[in-house]
Amino acid sequence: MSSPQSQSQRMSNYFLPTLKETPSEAQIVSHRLMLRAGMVRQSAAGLYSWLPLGLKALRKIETIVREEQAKAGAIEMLMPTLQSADIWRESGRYEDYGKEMLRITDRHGRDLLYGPTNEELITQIFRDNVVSYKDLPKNLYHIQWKFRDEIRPRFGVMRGREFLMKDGYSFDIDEASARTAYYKMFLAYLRSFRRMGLKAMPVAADTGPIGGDLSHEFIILAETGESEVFCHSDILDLPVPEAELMGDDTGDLAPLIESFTQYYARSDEMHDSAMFEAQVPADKQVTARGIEVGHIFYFGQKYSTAMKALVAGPDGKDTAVHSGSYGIGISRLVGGIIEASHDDDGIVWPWAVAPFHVGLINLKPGHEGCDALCARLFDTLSQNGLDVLYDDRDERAGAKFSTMDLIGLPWQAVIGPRGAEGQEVEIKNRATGEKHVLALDAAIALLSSPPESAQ
Ligand code: 5CA
Repeated sequence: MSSPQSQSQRMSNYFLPTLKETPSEAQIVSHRLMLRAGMVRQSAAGLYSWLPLGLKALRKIETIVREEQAKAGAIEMLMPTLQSADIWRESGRYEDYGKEMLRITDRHGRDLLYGPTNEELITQIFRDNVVSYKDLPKNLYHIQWKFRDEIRPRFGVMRGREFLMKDGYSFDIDEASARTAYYKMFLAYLRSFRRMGLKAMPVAADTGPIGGDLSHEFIILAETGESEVFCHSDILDLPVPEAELMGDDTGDLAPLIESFTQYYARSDEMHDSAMFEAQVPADKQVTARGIEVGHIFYFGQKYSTAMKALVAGPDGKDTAVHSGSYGIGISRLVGGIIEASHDDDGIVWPWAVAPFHVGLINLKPGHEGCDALCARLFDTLSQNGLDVLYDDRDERAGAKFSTMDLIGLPWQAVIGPRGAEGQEVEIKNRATGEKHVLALDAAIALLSSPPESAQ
């Protein structure tokens, strides 16, 4: 029996098609491990099915994003994956987007598209429903699948064609308050990535087809990353401000933002080597590769002017609202976290995004003592709100150990006939390999919180 919150599973009932061999199509470690650990399967180029274990990791990432968005005052909604071409014609982006946009015609001959992003649709919803500055500011987001017909989908979920994105959009009466919205998201992003066990660095970025004059990419360092970044090493060690410290106006937020933006940090598109040399002492210069896990833009009145998203200001005159958009690559993050946290044996999940907290191994299913002790541990941990994956299958011990190492849950708990007799559990910390043999109560206490190494 497990508590309603717990999502514990017995492996005999679960669907975890792990692979012993390294799939030849996978070029980078996260893709190999996601296939081997039974997290995803490719259905066509850049399209993936999320198997149960992969979906659990994806959901945990979503939950962190939702919690941090809520703290920053953003409100969740949900827009469809398909959009009408008409609104994209209004903004002028129907042509601009080119072949990356998947265009579809319905049975009535109407032009639709599979949304690559949602500035147009949210602006339409906004203009149809908000008429006064009194209803501002607003910050709305959704977590929805996107499609971009990438010329070279690769690296598994890292550069897919269909991918899950959190995209948010802020609406403000003037530039000053729009900057506050941008700053809040900047800080919410730092906190979201930190909670996932990642060190994400904000770098000044190009705004590309989105437009606007203020934009940051959030990059996690990884050798296999597709982005090249140049930065001052001190930016990597800055503490992430707590939500409680944030106040609501620009005056409070600006110094926090400044603490990050004062350092040189740029992606290759924006890099200026003369400036880099002049601003960053030689021993602090970092040139590295990274993965872009988030991207925020302030684009002012670009879409509101083109699409006539106007509100009546305090003086009664209509003005186009000031907006920004804020994206997080939720499905890309699953790969990104694995790139940042793995070893030769498999994935090493940070606690907050681990698909399960504890992997419980019964070395002798069918042995009365082992079954009883495993059941007790499984039930108690589940009732305490932990997610346990219980390997109750009739398999060789070696195979069970390597599967657990491969899928990388933070704690492993092993019970065999000897342990059952002495009512003891062997616990292994996946990240460090450290093992302890503990009495049941002590084992439960240890397993109930993150190993220090996986916080
Ligand atoms: N409208 C803006 C902000 S909502 C936007 O679309 N920004 S974006 O193009 O930078 O995408 C946001 C995030 O989605 C990126 O930072 C990246 O993490 C993720 N992303 C973009 N393209 C892909 C892709 N092909 N596969 C996986 N993730 C992707």
